[in-house]
Amino acid sequence: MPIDVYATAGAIEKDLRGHACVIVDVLRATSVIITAIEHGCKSVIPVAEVEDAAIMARQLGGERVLLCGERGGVMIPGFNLSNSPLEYTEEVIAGRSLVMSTTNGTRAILRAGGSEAVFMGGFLNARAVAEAALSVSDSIAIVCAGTDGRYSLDDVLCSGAIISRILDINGKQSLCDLGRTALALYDSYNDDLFESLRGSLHFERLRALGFEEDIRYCLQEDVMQAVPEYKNGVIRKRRPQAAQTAE
Ligand code: 3SL
Ligand code: MG
Repeated sequence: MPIDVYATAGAIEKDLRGHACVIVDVLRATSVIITAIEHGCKSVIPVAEVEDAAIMARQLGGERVLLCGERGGVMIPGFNLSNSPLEYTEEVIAGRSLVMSTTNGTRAILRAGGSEAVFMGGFLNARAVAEAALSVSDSIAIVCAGTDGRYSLDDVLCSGAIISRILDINGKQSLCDLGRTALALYDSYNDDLFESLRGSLHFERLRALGFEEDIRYCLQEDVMQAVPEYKNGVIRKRRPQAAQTAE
């Protein structure tokens, strides 16, 4: 089976049952979730609508639940954390449950439920998420969150990074056309990911809001091992294969 890459969640045209699915929203939702899980947060519940997130947090109750996310790139009134990965330090989120709603990223995660496994990917954990996906299935779908329903260069470049790691492990995997494009882009741009994204839509939006440091953070490659996995409505840290087979 080829590795399929979708430019947006809305472009998914087939049943992804049996697939290992990797959701990519480099700027910034999946980079935030990877950071949160790496820094010891207990779980992340993705929710599409702001109002539903607030209701969910109330239902879960307790001060250990944090409401997180953004609209228009900035903190939602009444929420505890915005969508800046730099806020998700160990001190703030270790042991906490997060309820998260973002414009594109959390929606893409919800769309991919029903696959064999759904993982969060980014540059931060490119190698780790490639290994996790291959350990589940040879049928891999990389779903880019995109920006407002459109192709986003940051997500496609990151798909190329994840594909390069998959091919390092299993050179026999074939690629769909967008997968080939993503890999070629990554191969020619990976010397300076930040410069290669200059002028792209969401990159410039975030820079205009003052989030250049967030962008630089999200473009670091293979600095985290955590592979967040979405299952039964909740994202948790994927446990090593050995722990799962021992059960
Ligand atoms: O669209 C999303 O899900 C967000 O990641 C967008 S932002 O980078 O927080 O503006
Ligand atoms: Mg994005």
